Amino acid sequence: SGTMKLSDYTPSAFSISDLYLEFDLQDKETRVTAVSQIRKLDNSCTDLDLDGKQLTLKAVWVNGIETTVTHTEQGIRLTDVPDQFELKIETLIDPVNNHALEGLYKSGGAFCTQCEAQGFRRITYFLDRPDVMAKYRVKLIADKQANPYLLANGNLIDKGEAEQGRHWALWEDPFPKPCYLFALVAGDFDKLDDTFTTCSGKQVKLQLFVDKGNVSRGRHALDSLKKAMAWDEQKYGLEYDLDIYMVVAVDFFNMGAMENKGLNIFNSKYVLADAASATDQDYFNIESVIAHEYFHNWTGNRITCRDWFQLSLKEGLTVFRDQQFSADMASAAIVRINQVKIMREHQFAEDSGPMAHPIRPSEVMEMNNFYSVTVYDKGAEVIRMLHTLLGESGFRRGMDCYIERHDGQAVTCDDFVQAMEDANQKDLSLFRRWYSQSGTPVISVNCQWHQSQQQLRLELTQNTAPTADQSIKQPLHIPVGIEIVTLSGGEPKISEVLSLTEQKQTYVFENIPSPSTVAVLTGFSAPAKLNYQPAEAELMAVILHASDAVTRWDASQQLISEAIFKFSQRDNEKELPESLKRLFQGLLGQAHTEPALIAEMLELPSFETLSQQQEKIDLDALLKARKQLKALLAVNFAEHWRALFEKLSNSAYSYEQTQVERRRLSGVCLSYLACLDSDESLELLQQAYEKSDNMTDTLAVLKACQAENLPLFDSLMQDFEQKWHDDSLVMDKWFALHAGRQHPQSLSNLQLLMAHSRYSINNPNRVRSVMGTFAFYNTEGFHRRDGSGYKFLTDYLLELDSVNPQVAARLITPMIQYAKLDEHRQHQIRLQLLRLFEHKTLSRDLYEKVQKAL
Ligand code: B3K
Ligand code: ZN
Repeated sequence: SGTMKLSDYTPSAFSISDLYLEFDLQDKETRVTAVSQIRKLDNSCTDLDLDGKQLTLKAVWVNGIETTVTHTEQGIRLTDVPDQFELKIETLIDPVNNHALEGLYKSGGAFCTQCEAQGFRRITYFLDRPDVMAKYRVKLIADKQANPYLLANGNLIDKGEAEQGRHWALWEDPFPKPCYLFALVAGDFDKLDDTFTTCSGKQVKLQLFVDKGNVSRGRHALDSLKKAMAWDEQKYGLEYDLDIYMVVAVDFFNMGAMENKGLNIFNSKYVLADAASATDQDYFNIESVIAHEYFHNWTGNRITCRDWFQLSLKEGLTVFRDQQFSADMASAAIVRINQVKIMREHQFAEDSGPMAHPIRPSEVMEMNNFYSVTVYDKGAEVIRMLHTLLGESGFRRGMDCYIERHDGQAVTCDDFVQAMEDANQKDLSLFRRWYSQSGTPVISVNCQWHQSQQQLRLELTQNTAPTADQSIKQPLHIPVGIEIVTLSGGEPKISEVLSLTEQKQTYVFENIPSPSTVAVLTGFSAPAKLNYQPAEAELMAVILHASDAVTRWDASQQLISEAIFKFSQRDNEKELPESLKRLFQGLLGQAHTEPALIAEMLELPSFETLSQQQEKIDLDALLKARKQLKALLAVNFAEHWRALFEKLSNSAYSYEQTQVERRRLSGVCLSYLACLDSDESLELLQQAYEKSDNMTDTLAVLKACQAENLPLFDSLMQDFEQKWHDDSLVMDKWFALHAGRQHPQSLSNLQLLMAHSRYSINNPNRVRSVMGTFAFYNTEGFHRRDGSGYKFLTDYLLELDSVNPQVAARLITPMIQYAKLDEHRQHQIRLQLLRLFEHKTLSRDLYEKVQKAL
């Protein structure tokens, strides 16, 4: 029912070469006139079916003659159309009442659009599919006072005044594009201007549009844009292709940002930053999202997707590119560690849940549900594996070939792999399985060092468990990074990448004279899980001596995980394991050398990461064990945390690597200090809050107090609210801190938050900061044994679904990934899923997920 299949793809029977769009912008009744130049490609085809949704059709003309059409489930049908003709359509739409935030809508006072994936059909009747590419001319007419800026894709070619205080602007985009890349913005903004000179000497105008009064918060985004433009030239030889690049920040947005040609539209969260209001993480995210959308200009816009099943063609590749960029801008190891966390916490969970799908899905009910961690982040891991297998220069050769061959086209993932293959004469046929097979492979490791032969034998076995969407799995082509480390830390150190292609393979390393161990899947060389329990001494050797930082971090996390799991099997453990004493002693001793890396190593693995390592979890025991271990580490090293924290203070805030690393570590110290429950540590937290000149340090204090449920949390939060109540982005942080507080009164807290004057169900950022934080991260509150957390989310989803189905479908994620929970909780969840299932008017977005979860 309503499921689309990749295997059903057929090319469009019609092409559209040019499109003229005219918008008479009015709050509740915007008139859209669309004039398309259409040509029939398949002569056996007599009818033209156009997509359309929530449109009021006024009239249709074929070659100037008014025509009748029939309405279909998808839109409209024109029968017996000529081989070549001009089609003119007039529709009315209602931007103000569009709370789904797809198509044309109003965010605050401004008109803006979001057309990917299928939002253009909410603007006019059209062939709303990415393989139909046309040249656009767009005329906007609007009230001049309310909308001094009238923006669309490409270049401004004319403008003028109109009657009744209105004015107009005409834009032309010289590059043919699919309709999902169309955009317009009309409103009043503050503007930041800059220029970028490209490698061929072309001057590009850069314009950043922000809400009035926010100019000082736009500088970082503009600087990031210039860095990204220079990076893409230098790394991939890719130059910008228009004379102007515009970025508009809006407050109401379903996701992070959108790469519309020459006119990016951003969630203001990924644009605005200053020291007082944004954290280091915000600065980092802005740089990365700005770069991501910019990189889409080549990987996405110039070369786009043939159909939506190919989404990873542009998303996996562009995420990989933004990851490379971030690694070059900051600390490569830290950037990598954070990506690995996302994979383990979220993508592994998706793979083992009811929505499991390959990075190139083969069946889709609602496309918006497939803008997933699998398509994006696992998709990027698949590109990274190609990069690993082909090497830096081989990958570049492949990229050059891809761009040269497909510029201006709408293509498939297979076309991409083919270009990589052809440019390198390398057989990637087995590798292609990563595109069609879902699930997380598990690599089992057997490693033995043989003294007599001075040999190390490594046996690797791969196995992918069946997933919800696929029962039969085949072996994959997996690049397995390894590093051989002697237990003593002496030579030899061997790092290489093994190519695992069979179900089982054995590797022998000669001339290993002293007892050694091997770290496997180093740098997270493939999106896989490991089944490997090295002895404590071996893990310790890796932590101390491995040359790769990510490998050392990973081993430390494994050592800590094992301690937590052991704790969770016993009651009231009071002794800190010797191995952890030694680990923390060592880490704290070298904290000054690489503060951010040490911070990552000192931090306990998240509850979500721990869950993914087990078939079934005892939620209460695991939460408790994690807390107990944290408390023991806090007490055991109390003096160290304090001393280290004191050493880490910074001079006046700047977003600069050394400072960022110190703040990161100082935040971890605070999180341990908050566990101490002594007057001295409370004093220290209070002082840290008062002393802070930046949002990173302030939030670190608040988070530490929140995690330990300290009474101090309430007083600081009141102060914080007083200071920031007029600032939406900062208030999102305030809402999230409250919603994430693990507390017996979680649900009544949530009710209070939603009654707050700053709360609005129409604003996705606000919804995510409250309900998203609750469902994803307030484990105790959401997973209350009596099921009231699940019921609370469900009640809310029923309301939200009729406002904004896309956001509702994202929020349900933690509730459909229930397979690891105990029977009792699973039952409580199923009751709520049934309630949703029986709801008469459930959106397609939620329906697809609920039905798969039941
Ligand atoms: N391409 C957009 C995502 C559109 C999501 C539509 N539901 C942002 C990005 O990935 O760059
Ligand atoms: Zn993207």
